[in-house]
Amino acid sequence: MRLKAVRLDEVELPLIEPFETSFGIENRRRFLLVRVESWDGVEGWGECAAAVDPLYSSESVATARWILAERLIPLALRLPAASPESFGRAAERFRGNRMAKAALETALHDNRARREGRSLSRRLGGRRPRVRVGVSVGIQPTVAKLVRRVGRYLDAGYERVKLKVRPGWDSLPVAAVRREYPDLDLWVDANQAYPPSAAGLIRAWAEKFSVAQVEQPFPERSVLAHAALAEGANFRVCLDESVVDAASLEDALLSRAVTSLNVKVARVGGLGPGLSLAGEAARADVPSWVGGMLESGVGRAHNVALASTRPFVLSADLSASDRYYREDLTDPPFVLGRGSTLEVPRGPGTGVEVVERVLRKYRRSSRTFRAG
Ligand code: OSB
Ligand code: MG
Repeated sequence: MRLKAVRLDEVELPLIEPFETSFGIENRRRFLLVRVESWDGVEGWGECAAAVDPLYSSESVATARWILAERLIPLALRLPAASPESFGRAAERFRGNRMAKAALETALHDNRARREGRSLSRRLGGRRPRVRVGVSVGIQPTVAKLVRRVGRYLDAGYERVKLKVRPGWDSLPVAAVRREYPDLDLWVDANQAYPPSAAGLIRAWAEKFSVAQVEQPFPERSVLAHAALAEGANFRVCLDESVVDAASLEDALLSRAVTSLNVKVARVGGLGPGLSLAGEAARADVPSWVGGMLESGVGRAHNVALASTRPFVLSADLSASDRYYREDLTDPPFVLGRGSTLEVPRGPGTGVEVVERVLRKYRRSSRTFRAG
């Protein structure tokens, strides 16, 4: 079915607490939301995870707004049959800009599943009623604060913790958390902060403190450095930023640089690409898991649907709504259930509804594009 209109909103949601990584600190998230409407009046929502500054990857709110408004939305409005697949193929000629593409691709998935009256999870082939999740914990002002923070998440029911690390915030905080919680499933994520020459040091503290997984220690293009770290390691080497498409995944698999794959809907350009990358990894016996970008309920719902499908076997970086936002954009909120899980919504589409009152409260701008 053709699209009737696409709305592009810019939203700013305050985070409950600042989130600090090796690349910077975020106190609030400013992001774009895409609302598609097909000719039968059915809607579909997608979120663009790009931040104000291009710190995690080269995309930003401004670049995403430009390519969405000037290229991708007009392209989607011209499609005679607008599906996530037809959009994805048509958008291929524009290089990169995957977070912007993912916003529209996911909105089209939501729209199609709603029109069919099916849950997005089922539409993607998902079978799990609940998905296992963990919590990603930012860099804290002190080690003592970090240990208390981790303790509160464990009290809340999270059974897996990922610590953000960087040079100068690694062996000491990791040692302290391990000492306090000897059985914790503990992961770390460096967001490319180390030079390849740091491999020996990373290996030493990761093995000493039984870190289960080290995520993206080296720069995006340093595939062979990740392979060298993975060789003989007793922890998994996870790639996030390095894997953006089928070719980068193939290089990583062939060079054995990846023993765990973080699949972010935003980073890879949507749910379709995410599913196929995870399938490819599974064929090479590499486990996948769904990563997050502090999404609001809109993006989180897409991530949960993806995590409900077969190739996603490790716990996802998807926490309950109240880990991120006091007031989320969608209803019902995601709440942490037994065994460190989130329930997969069963209603049509993502199974969550955008609350217009909350959206209007946090919206900074809105622009509607109509089919010609
Ligand atoms: O590298 O996984 C990352 C958030 C922003 C940018 C990059 C990353 C993250 C997270 C957050 O770790 C995970 C979440 O959404 O809970
Ligand atoms: Mg990461």
